[in-house]
Amino acid sequence: MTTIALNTPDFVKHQTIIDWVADIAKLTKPARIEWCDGSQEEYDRLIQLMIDNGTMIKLNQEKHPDSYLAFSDPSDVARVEDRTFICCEKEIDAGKTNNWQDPTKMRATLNDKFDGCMAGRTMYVVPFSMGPLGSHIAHIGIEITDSPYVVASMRKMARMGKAVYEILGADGEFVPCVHSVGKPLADGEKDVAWPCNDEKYIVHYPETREIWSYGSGYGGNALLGKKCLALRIASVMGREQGWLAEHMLILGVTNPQGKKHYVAAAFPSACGKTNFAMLIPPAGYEGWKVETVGDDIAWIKPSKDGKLYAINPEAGFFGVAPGTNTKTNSNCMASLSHDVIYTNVAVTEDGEVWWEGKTKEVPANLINWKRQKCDGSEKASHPNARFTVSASQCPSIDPDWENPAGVPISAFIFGGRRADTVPLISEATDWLDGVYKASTMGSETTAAAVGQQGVVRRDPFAMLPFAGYNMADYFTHWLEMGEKVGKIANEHGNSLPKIFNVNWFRRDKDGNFVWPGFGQNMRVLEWIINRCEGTANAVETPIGLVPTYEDLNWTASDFSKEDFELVTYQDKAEWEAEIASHKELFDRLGERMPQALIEKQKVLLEKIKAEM
Ligand code: SAT
Ligand code: MN
Repeated sequence: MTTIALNTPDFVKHQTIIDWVADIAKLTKPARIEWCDGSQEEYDRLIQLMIDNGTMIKLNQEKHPDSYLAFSDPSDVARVEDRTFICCEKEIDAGKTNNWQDPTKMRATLNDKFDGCMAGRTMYVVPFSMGPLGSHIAHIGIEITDSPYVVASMRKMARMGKAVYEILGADGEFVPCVHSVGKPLADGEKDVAWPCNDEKYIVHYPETREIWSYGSGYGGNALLGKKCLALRIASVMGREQGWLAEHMLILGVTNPQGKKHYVAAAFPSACGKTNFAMLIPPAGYEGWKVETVGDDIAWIKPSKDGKLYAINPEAGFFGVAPGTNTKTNSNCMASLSHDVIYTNVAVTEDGEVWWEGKTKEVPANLINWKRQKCDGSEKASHPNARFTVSASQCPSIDPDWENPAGVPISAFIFGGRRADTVPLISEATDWLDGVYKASTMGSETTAAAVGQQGVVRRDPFAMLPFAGYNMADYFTHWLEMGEKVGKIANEHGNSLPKIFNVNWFRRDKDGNFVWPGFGQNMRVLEWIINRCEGTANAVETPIGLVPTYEDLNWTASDFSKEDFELVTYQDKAEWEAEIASHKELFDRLGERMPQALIEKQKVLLEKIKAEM
């Protein structure tokens, strides 16, 4: 067997990385190795390669300058939660909500799978920083991949390039990430447009902080800096080191008096995080400003005076295209004006992208995401079709979005997609109540993950698919952070962020959404900010503090008191069923469930029984 040349470039001086790359090459047996430098020339070359291979097409360059559209294999369109594994030594440390496998066994399985899996392909070595380069909150990863689509996407989604090696120096710390589409090519075999494998493995070793991904080229399965590193591995690091890695957007709100607050909000995938992060205040909110720090992930660390500072570890948006238009999210549409990689949207004859909800009219002669002529019988774009774009292109990007120190958080917001039960907005009475609300969150499933859609499942903190360790321990970590940071905050005259629960998705008897959402969410956001400022009213109910109709600002709105009743009423029977479902979750999570939350549940149920 011939060993292939490593061709290590001058800019890599880190022997552990060089040895590791050599080991992976020995195992996966690629045809060649390419050390990526993150340059424009490299990006352009890989894009051209993918156009030549049929992975993507060049879009109409007048309408979409420097933008491209990739079509995935129809079987490789979303995260695969049942193929996602947490492999720590003890099963209990992964907990009931994660797929656990013995790390030794998994290593043997993966050794088999990865043996020769890159044959005939180029192995790319991709250096990236999650978080501003050199920030004390940032972490570095190296992703080895045989997918040029991953390399091009990583350049938008993370700080990718050779500057990362300067920060690493000769022995800096990094998270090793190995990715293969799992489709080796025999000598002379012609490649397919979107190589992948029916068998998929998305594997995390939290103890050694390694990520191995096999068989998928798509999104969170393959761009390993995102869910795998920035959430699953980072959540483990955060627990050990006293910080939080969360599935949250971060936005800044400035009121007409110039006072600014930052909030972080957790919603499950495909529940409107990108839209909320880029909210444009509606008519009647002149003088208000909303700015975007991040749309998906927040790393949050306490300061010495007990404030919580957040950074967005990502550098781009990997957002859901369907439903996005100039009315629902014009900041996002403006971000997409150039340099975008689209995946699985539809395209017109003259090379313009289209997706459901982009315009009212469906353009004639569309090619759908399966590269077939549209005949109207199926959706033109996949419901989880995505755009990949640099955050710097967003008109509402916050001036401090790359501040290595992060931004101070005033409030946490948790929200699921619920047709009933959960009111538009409620405020937790204290940190424990907030942690209870977040840990019992439920949401209807979406197209962001493979599986049945529209069924309510418990999604604690919107982290169900992303916590890299036992969910009950994760609750404990939140409670302990509250205690520790709260104490320090008190000593310095500061306080912990307030915690809120929202639901934009309540429906009426006919199944129609009652709350208009999007820009109108500003009314709820204003109340939240004013609660933080201590200037807004709330009334106490069994499930938390809520505003009355009069407590919200309805300037230039025709949303009536009756409409408000429909999005805010609390129904005793629904809430009794809800608490029963919370109890089921707590029971399932097992013996490590924090007692404080179990007690909280009992008190809550009694309150509902007595007062609702
Ligand atoms: O595919 S991703 O995990 O990146 C998108 C999502 O589910 O939020
Ligand atoms: Mn997400």
